[in-house]
Amino acid sequence: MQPSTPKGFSRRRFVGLGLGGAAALVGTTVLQAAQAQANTPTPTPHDMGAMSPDSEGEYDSHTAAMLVGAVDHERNGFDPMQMLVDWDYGSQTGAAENGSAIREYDVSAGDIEIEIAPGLFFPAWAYNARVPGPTIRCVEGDHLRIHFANYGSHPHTMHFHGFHPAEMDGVSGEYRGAVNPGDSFTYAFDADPFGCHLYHCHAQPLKRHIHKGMYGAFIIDPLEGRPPARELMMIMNAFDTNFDGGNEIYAVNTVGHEFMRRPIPIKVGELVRIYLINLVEFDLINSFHLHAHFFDYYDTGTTLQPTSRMIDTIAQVQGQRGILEFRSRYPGRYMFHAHVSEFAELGWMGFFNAVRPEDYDAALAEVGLDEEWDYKSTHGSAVEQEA
Ligand SMILES: [Cu+2]
Repeated sequence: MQPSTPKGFSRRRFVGLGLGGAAALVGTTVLQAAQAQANTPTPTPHDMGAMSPDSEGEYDSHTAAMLVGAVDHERNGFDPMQMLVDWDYGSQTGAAENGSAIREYDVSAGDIEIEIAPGLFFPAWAYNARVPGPTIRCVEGDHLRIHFANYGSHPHTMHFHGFHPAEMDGVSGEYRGAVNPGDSFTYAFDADPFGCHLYHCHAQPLKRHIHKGMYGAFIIDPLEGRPPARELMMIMNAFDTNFDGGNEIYAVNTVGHEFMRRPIPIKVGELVRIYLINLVEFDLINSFHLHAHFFDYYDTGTTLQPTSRMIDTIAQVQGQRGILEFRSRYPGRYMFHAHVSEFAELGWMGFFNAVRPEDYDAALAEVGLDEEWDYKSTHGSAVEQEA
């Protein structure tokens, strides 16, 4: 069956069959990119001066090591800051006999070029023209129908983590197998168990399909929901820009050092919940370290009680994920980054900006956000969206 409309791919950004690949390859290292940027007067979108001169030395030194310039999110068609709170609930198209919602999602695969660091482009394979793909969110027990259409140049699949019948496992060579270019398939299964999950392409060679950008978050909320919180989705990812089997850029939500330039606004005292997923290829382990805070951790998010309490660093192997919860005691900028220092220097480093509630609007405005972002961040649960 020929799919009709590619979701998220505009004519301008879509790299059609036979056009992609080699022409879009950029073999530059991040260092070269940074040097090239340093030689070019590149305007920065935010006033770095307001952020750094009076800060402690650590911030200044990290700023000096940062990628220079800014990524054009409009050209990319996605913004890492918006991806933190951009939940895709699909469409509720009815209810099953047991009262659970039927949710339908449209996902397209395609080839696009994305900017992963200032001036550094990567020929990605993407779901819905974004890396990571849409954050699919639903409630435990929902009946899911994911209509997948492949507009890309290679066969792809969607492999979901969670319980489902073997025919819905989305692995090439098994059952339905890979969906060829121009073809489509509907994955149908019930959302189970609740937790912080993921999906990714499972076509061969697997490593290539994943590192090219074919993955996304799959969040199943427990029936009773979780306590109200500011919720953020972070996928730790990385890019091998010169195809040497190692990564040149590391990030959360694709763009290196984005949250250094634009600290994530949170309120002192509020509960912050992070859905954290590691999809870095080539490197065996990744980690998340938060300065000046301790968090509770729910491994895989499949329990309502923390599996670790009062920790400030968590390690994840490929495909591992979990939920972090913490509260800020004091206003200020707090760094979060991989505790693998190399990853941090190559882009996987950011800031939370904890402010008092009365200063929150200003903190939002400082990084180009508005109350809509605040609302999505604090009303993310799919339980609230059930009709
Ligand atoms: Cu694929």
